[in-house]
Amino acid sequence: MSQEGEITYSEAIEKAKASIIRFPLSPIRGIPLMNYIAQNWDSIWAFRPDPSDLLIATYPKAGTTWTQEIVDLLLHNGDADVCRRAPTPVRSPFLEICSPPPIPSGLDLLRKMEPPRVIKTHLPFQLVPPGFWENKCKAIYVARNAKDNLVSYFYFDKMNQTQPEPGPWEGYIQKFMRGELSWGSWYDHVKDYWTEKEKHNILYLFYEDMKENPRREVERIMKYLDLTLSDDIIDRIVELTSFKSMKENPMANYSCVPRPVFDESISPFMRKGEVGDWTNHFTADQSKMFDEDYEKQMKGANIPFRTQL
Ligand code: PPS
Repeated sequence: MSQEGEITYSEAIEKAKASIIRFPLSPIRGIPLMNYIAQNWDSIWAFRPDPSDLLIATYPKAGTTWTQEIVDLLLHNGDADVCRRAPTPVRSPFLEICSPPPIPSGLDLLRKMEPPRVIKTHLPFQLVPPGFWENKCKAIYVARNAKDNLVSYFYFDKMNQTQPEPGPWEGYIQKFMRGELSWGSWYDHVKDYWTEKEKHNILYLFYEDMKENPRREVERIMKYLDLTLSDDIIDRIVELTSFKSMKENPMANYSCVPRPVFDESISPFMRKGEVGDWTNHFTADQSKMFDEDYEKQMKGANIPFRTQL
């Protein structure tokens, strides 16, 4: 999108503004997806990655952008200038996203890139195009505890004018618990990738671990990518991917998505970046009800989530 004569990502959104609406959801194999994605499902499912491509998979709001930035810096030896060559969704396309033209879809952007590419997805495991596993692509999955994930998604659905209206907080909790939000059930999402991680060599990370010890997690990603960077460069990557640095970085803070898509006067994309913000939103009764349901939905899963550090 940066080649001469081509419009930028932000300009494309500006041009498409009359077509921006809160798109309804439409199910694909039982998973509610933006109807634009559902309409283009066949080409998404048919996508054939190169074996050198890397997939970053998450439930929405689990730490995708953070991980994309870490990976880009690792792949470019910590070179901050190179990693400011374009905004996140252009450097690391969002596989299934489809928007009104001329906003490029994820597939449009991927077609213009040479492998190895870093590809973002929110698709649950069963909807990931099978080419990723057939070609033995590496994949990083990032999971975030349900309560903070839910809070972050609530604010995002308020500000992202292409997502369904979140409605009041109390009802939003119910929709999350019933798996009715875009990309479906958080519970199934985190469990299915957990079950599949050994079979497909998926690196399964936790947002809370990244907050607790970012250096340790950056090193884990580095090793998974078969890279060896100096201690100084790793330190630099940790600094460049802190919440504060990324919030100030126009190529990592989603300021490339202007109104009318992201209305940051409602809530910024880089909102708080904390573990435990859910305590500021759940009442004691809501927390109890959520925990009881959580026990049932996560029974036997044994995924070591932490809601506090
Ligand atoms: S998206 O739209 O699904 O791709 O969003 P995603 O990037 O997965 O998640 C956004 C939340 O991640 C927080 N974030 C960070 N936290 C800590 N450190 C860094 N560097 C960082 N970058 C993004 C972002 O603030 C969102 O969380 P909340 O809780 O809403 O602040």
